[in-house]
Amino acid sequence: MVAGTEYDYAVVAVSAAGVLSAPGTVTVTVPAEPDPEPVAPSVSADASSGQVVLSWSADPEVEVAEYRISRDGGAVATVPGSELSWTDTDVVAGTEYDYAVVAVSAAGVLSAPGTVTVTVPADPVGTPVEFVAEGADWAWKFDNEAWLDDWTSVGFDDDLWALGPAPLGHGSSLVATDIMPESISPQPLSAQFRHTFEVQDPTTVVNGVVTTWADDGVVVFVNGVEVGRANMAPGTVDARSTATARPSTADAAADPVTFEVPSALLVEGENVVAASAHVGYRKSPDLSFELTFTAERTE
Ligand SMILES: [Ca+2]
Repeated sequence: MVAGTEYDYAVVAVSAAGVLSAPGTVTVTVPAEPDPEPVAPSVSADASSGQVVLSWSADPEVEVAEYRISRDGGAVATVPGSELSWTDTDVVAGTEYDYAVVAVSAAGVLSAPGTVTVTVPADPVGTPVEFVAEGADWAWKFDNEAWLDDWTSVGFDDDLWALGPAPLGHGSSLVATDIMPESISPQPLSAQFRHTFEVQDPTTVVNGVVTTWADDGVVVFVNGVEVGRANMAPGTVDARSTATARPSTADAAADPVTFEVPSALLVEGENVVAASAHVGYRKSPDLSFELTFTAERTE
């Protein structure tokens, strides 16, 4: 007996006297073997910003007519059997998805689902950019004069200020630039710092962060707008403002603070970070300032 084959049978009766009847006939077909089921696809997923790429292996024996793809239980795509990958571009950052791929044979037999779970990265991966590096050169001023109104703005002329690398300050071996090589009487209550830098395509800048350590207190401005302060009371700050705490330079250096910088503050071309550091009291033995400014590019 061969599966799928037709057979004709005939039965003839023979009497005791040896007389044969006419044959009674019947034709039957032995059922064919069931069509083979494709193996479940072995699915892998590669998630990146904005997409998930699924790929899977082909069944080595059973011809596959198409693959049916579902996500979180709902059909999302059907691809021809000749294709072994599919890209889902309709994904949300930070979201987990369950995918299933079912192979359908040319005879219409479905495989078990091949499944994979994947999480799309939480945030687009930006290219790091450093606008102000550690140890950058800063224009600085440390005296008892009143501040000029526009000293935090891009257009302010700091050509007559001194220049030196951060950390700047006095009274600590941690500073690279000593802003009080000789005693000043009375000892100033604050120091001013400015660093200009170039920005191209500011609209593609995201996640701007200023990281600073300073003692005793600090106020930071980007293009004339305050982005944050530490150890300083609220309100207008001037050259005579004092800090609300009195950390040592070493303690300040061990405990940096960060301030977000909205991208809208940045402009094409020249930009400036300005900062003032303030002591907690007139005879403070130390003062320091260091600042970096990092961000990411979206493209
Ligand atoms: Ca101090």
